Amino acid sequence: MPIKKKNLSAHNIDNDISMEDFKIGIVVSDWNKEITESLLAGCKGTLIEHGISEDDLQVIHVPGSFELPTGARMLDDKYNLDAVICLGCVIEGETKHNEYINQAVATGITQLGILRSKPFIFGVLTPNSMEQAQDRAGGDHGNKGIEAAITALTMAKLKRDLKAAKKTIGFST
Ligand code: DLZ
Repeated sequence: MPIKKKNLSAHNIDNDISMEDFKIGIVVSDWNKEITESLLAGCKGTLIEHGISEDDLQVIHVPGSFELPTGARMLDDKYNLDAVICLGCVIEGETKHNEYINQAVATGITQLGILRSKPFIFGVLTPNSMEQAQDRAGGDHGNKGIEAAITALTMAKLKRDLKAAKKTIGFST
């Protein structure tokens, strides 16, 4: 019996007026372009749906996923963004290239987020086949680009809310 695939991109985030002025960067890998263009479409559409204007979106392309962290840092250096989303697709092959690339990209993106104290989002598909990639780039499992956009907005808002919160130490009565 076929198993119904779960759509992973269902989301529930309020349209919050305070998010409208966020400046968001998107870095897109050109490897497996058919897939990454679908991720980009889902990502951009979701950001615009939540009030981000086209003028506040900065999109750049890099040759492959390995270049995503460097591209993300360069884009953030240029525009001082509220969040940077990295989109890529690394498909398992005959060699271990995918493991090295995925590990390096995950580490690079994590370091950027921690060191810069702002959201750098891992929107990289790591499928075993092109079919699995298609399922997650607008197919039966949704679109990882949508999830990446929602995560970026949620984290950017968290940072803004924390900054605005009244500072208290310990318990207040
Ligand atoms: C070299 C390579 C290979 C084999 N596969 C992929 C892939 O599936 N997805 C991807 O985004 N990039 C791939 N690359 C390219 C590397 O990410 C990188 O661009 C090159 O190694 C140059 O640094």
